[in-house]
Amino acid sequence: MTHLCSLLFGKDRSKFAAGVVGVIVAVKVMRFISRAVKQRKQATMIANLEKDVVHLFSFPRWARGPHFSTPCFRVECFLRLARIPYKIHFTMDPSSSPTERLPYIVYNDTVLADSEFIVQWLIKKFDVQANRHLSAQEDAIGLAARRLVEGSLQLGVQRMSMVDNSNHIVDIYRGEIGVPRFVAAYFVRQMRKGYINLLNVVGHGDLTDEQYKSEMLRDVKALEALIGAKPFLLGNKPTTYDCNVYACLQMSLAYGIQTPEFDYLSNSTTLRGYLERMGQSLFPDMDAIIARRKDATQTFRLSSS
Ligand SMILES: N[C@@H](CCC(=O)N[C@@H](CS)C(=O)NCC(=O)O)C(=O)O
Repeated sequence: MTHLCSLLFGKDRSKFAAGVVGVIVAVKVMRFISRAVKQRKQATMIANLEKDVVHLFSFPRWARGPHFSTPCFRVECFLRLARIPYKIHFTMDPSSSPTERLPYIVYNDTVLADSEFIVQWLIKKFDVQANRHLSAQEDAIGLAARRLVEGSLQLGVQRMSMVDNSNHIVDIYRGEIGVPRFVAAYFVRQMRKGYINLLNVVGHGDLTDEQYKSEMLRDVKALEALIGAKPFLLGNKPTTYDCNVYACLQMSLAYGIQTPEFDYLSNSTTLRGYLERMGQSLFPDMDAIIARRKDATQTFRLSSS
């Protein structure tokens, strides 16, 4: 039998090198072919979608609300706020998205990812008026609230749920997906690592437990003050900024984690009332859509009331 040393250093080394190159080339060719096949399938799927309807590709629904992914939630809230007809396609595979993340939308020939850019594109495309009545100052408050919920508040919520209470998340995922606990634990462990990396990269990991919890409470109280006695963030009717705030708050409470910070949120009369009004306004059919959460798609043509 040829010894490894002779393969690496002896007269057989050119044969060995050719073999290694052959394997590498074969693997690359296989990858290229499988990517090409996937892209072709994807292009066919997109070409076959019904025209003049927004197709939203999202993670599936869960029992605790319309979404377990905040960005997917925001986009669906917006479509409902703007009364744009849409069909939602549930998938666990983000690889077909242009950014390899969900959500993404398809509208005729346009394929677009990232919740914020999707909303901006839809506002232009459908001439959505939801924010038209806002003054420059109100618009700035809306943007600040959006940055607050999608910035520090979301990081605090992710740390408190996915990092500090990951065992609770394992139990939830086990129930939702119906897999053995060790499988759910494996996925949550991978996600936890990802969140820890993210929190460290953005500097949130530098905060002590005490500091991040007090910052989180500050964010929640700031939101309470911004909403105040108004029915919605900026007045009597919801704007696109309410979609961002509502998705973040609903998701934060959906995990049912009991900490002083989450308890403050769930006991706040202002925020509870706000969540109820947003739910009634955008998801009056919440129970029905959750009950049908195993459907592969759901189509909505909401009346313009
Ligand atoms: N900035 C993006 C973020 C989208 C995003 O992070 N999506 C996550 C789910 S919440 C995702 O698709 N993760 C799948 C993965 O990373 O493999 C947006 O707002 O749409």
